[in-house]
Amino acid sequence: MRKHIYALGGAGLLLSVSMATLPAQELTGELPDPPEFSAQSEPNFVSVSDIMEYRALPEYHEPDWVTSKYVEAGTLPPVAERLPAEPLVYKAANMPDGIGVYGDTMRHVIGGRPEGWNYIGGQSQGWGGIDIGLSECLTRTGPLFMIKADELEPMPNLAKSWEWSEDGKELTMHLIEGAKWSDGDPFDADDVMFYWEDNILDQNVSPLNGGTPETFGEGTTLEALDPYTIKWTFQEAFPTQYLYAMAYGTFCPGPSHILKPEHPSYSDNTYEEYKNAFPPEYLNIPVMGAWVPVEYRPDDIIVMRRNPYYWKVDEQGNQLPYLNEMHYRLSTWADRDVQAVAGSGDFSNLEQAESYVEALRRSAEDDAPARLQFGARTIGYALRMNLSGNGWGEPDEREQAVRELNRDLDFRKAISIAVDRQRLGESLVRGPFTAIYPGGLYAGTTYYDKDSTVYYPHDLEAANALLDGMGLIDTDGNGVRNFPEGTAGGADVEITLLANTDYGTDTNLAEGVIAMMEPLGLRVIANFQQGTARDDMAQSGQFDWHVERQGAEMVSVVQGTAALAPTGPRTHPFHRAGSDGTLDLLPFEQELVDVVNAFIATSDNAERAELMKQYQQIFTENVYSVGLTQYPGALIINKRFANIPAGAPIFMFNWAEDNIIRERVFVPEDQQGSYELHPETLPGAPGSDGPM
Ligand code: BQZ
Repeated sequence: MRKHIYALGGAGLLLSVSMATLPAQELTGELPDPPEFSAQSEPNFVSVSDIMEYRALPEYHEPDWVTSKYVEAGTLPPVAERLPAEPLVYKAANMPDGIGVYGDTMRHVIGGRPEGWNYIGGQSQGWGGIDIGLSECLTRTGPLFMIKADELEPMPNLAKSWEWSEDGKELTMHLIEGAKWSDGDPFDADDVMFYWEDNILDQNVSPLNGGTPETFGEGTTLEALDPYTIKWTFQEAFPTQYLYAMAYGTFCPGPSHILKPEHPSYSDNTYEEYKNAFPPEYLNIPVMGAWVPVEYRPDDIIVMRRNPYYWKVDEQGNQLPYLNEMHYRLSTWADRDVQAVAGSGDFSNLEQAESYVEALRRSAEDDAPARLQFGARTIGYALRMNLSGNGWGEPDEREQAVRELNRDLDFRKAISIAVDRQRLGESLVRGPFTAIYPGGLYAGTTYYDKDSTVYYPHDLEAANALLDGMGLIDTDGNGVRNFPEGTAGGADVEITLLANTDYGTDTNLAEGVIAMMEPLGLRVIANFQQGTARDDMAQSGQFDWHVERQGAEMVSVVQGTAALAPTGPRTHPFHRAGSDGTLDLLPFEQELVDVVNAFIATSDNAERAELMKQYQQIFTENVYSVGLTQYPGALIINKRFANIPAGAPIFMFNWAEDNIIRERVFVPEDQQGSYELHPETLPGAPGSDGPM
């Protein structure tokens, strides 16, 4: 058996490895159980009907100043005329602190920056709850963490009810009737169909959060039967799964009366001009959400004021939201933690493990201004490799050569077993937080099955043996392996690693991976980008490797299901169609696609559990992505806020900005701060542009 001796420069490491590829079974091992860490509080599990209903109430109310300054002045119709015939009613019994009072502000701090208000055209508003608050969607899933497991189904929202045809292939949805955009324009099926036809079906538009036709099933059609009735037609029978895709992220219609005139199908605009038609400076963009943007100061703040046409009320007929104003201080994600703990901000999803110890210390003090509450381990990071071999992201010769390596199981195994996950987790924070994460579905979540999870423990020698077996030899003795002759000119194996500089955790983990690749003789080069640029490069396939925090699909499976496998040309995070529109799936990927499609096509829970065991087995055995670490998040909320649901996770079906149902949150009168920057004003009031 030939042996190869490496003198690796820098590390001065002498490695003697065998040429043979070690048999697969010698590479797997027992996955350590995550350290004991329990969420600090559990939700009170209820039915959707315990939370909300749609019905007409005998009377409606609004803040006194709205009546006196706007309705009585004749610039705003009476509140009863601004509400739908049957508004969405939140039930007091499900409100932890009951019926609220009007006033005050929630001061968010965010790390993103707004590109503009055309969410469905593909623009980000900076994340951190802005788009979640603006974009009301057909269904809603954030609050599902409090729904009884055997009744789990997306909540009604803009779609107030729906029924399936006998054969389960048609879904008729009834939209809320008489709801209005924040500028008074009626919400109806025109808005839904504009989103569907001109933003989902139009391949030239990439809506934010990635809705594509396949998100709702291959061959699915949607039509409007009348202004308040739409009908879906599916290939599968009873694909209830798609009700989750009709929630936040992928089916949140925009104001067609404003957007449609700018769309290239109805104007001389280019698609880029359509996407950018509403820059952040354009205020009072009509929204269905509870608050409307009224002020934007670059790199400083976005201020929002209550939407006078918001279509949700409490059981006493008080039009929501209770909070008059919403702030989004434009800072960094790490500063969000600091300000929430210090009390100069009101909210944070504590998700960067490096901040945990300080946040815990400060929050434990008697005079701490904020409550800190840990949930389950639903934050997870993976190293994802670009698996397209047919041109997604227009690779050059070196990039193509790296993709070919990525598509080789021995290569992915070598990378996986070269990563010391224990050390990586501890590099973020010591203590019972981080757990070794092999990839795939997260331990501790509904569909996770440990026996179906294949784990390749850290083993540097075996990793080198695998790369030797692939013929990646350091032919010029500079300590970096070379591509075989005839591939990328036999050059050094150089791999770029994309990561998001908005988060210290992302770049810390990426730097850990880079360091751990050095003893393997691989030169991994940091390609660290600011959030929006990172999002764009990830979406367009311009990366070799990507260290990324994963989405809801790895937590709940039912949310973001389309992202579990390349079920369509643009649905998967690291394998999308090449320039010829085709997906060059590896055999195991096709198996994953078949399993995910079978999961979507069945509503039998036992069958679904079995399918997800298959998914986990195929995913982890083939190292679909290299799991890195998994840990819990914590919700930090200023103590003056009431109606925060017990056990609200920072991330499960959605982020906490959705989960806590902010439109029901209030501050008791005697605890209200004087944080409002535009007290007693409504969007469009003097001093802010746009209609009113
Ligand atoms: C939460 C979230 C609300 C996006 C974003 C950001 C983008 C991703 C992701 C999180 C931020 C916060 O996450 O980190 O705690 O407030 O906004 O939308 O990471 O870069 O593209 O998927 O949700």
